[in-house]
Amino acid sequence: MDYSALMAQADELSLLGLGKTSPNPIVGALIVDESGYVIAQDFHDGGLHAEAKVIKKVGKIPKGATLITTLEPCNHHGKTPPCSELIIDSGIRKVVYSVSDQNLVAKGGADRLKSAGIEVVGGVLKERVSHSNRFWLNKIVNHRPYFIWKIGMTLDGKISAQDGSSKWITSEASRMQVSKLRGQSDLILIGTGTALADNPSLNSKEENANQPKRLVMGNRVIPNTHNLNDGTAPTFFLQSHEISDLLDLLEKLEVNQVLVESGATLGTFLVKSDVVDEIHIYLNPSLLGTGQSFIGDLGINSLENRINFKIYSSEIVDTDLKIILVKDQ
Ligand code: AOF
Ligand code: ZN
Repeated sequence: MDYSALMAQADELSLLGLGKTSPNPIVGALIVDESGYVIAQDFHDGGLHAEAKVIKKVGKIPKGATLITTLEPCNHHGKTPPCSELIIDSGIRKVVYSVSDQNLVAKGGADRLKSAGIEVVGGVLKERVSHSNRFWLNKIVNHRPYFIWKIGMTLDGKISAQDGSSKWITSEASRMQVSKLRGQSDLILIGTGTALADNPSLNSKEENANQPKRLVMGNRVIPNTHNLNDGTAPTFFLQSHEISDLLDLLEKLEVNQVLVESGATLGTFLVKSDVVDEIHIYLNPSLLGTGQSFIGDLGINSLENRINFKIYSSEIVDTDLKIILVKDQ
C-alpha cells in the first residue's frame, strides 16, 4: 500500500480546517480497505477529532481496514473521549500516522494502540505534515502564535506613494490570494495607523469563508463608523505598544496563527520583537522612489547585525512576484 500517497491526501484534507481549529491542530484522516481503496475521509474543523469523524462515517469497519491520520491519535479525555480507545473498539487493526502528538496531555496514543495489538506506523511524510501544522506545533514549543507578515510592495519596497495612495500596488490575482489566506487565518493584526488610513474590513472575500478575528493595536481611537466595527467578525482593540500585552491577549484569544497586514510601524515593532516567523511578499515590479517604506529603523548599523530570512518559495502571480520567507534560525 502506498502510504505516502494516502498521507498526502490526508494532508490536503487537513488544510481545509485552517482557520477553524485553533487552539487545536489541523488533522486529516482516511480509512482504507485491505486493497488501499479509500472508504471514508474527513478533517477536523473544530468539532469532533478527524479520526472519530471517519470512524463514525464508516460505521461497521470492514476486516483489514487501515486508518491513515496526519496526527498520532490522542490518548486523553479532553473535549472528546480518547481516539485511541475509539480505534481499539472499532476493530481497526492498523494505524498509519505522520506527526507525533506533542501535546503533553494528549500524547501516548501510539503506545496505547500497540499495547492493544494494533500495528502502528509513524512518521510518514513527517516533514510535509509538520509544515502544514506549523502553527500548532510552533505554539506548543514557543508558547505564542505563529506570525505571518503579508506585504504588498513596489520594487523599491514602498507600500504607499507620497500622496498616501496605496490602492492598489499589487495585482487582483495577488489580492485574491491574500483573501484566501485571510480565510485560513485565526486572527488578522493591524495597527491603528492602517485602520485609520485604509478603513479596511479585513474580511475574506471567498465564498462561505471563515472570517478571522481582527485585532487593532495602538493608542488611537477607531471611530464606530469604520468597517472594523461592522460586526462581521470578532474585533479587538489593544491600546498598548508592549509586545507582552499583545502576546497576553493572543494567549487569551487562543489563536495558533496571526496574519499581520500592517504598515511599517507595527511591522518594524514585530520584527524587532523577534516574533515574525514568515513573510509573504507580493512584489510589484514598479518604482515610486518616494513614499512609505514597508519597514522602518531596526536599530541595525552594521551588515553583520542584519536579520536574515530564507526563501521558502517563489512564484509569479499575474504581474507580481510572490516570495515566501521564513526565519533563518
Ligand atoms: C483535535 N482534532 O482531529 C485530533 C486532535 O481539546 P481536545 O480535547 O479536543 O484535545 C485536543 C488534542 O487532541 C490536541 O491538542 C491533539 O493533541 C489531539 N488530537 N485534536 O483537535 C483532531 N486528532
Ligand atoms: Zn483524538
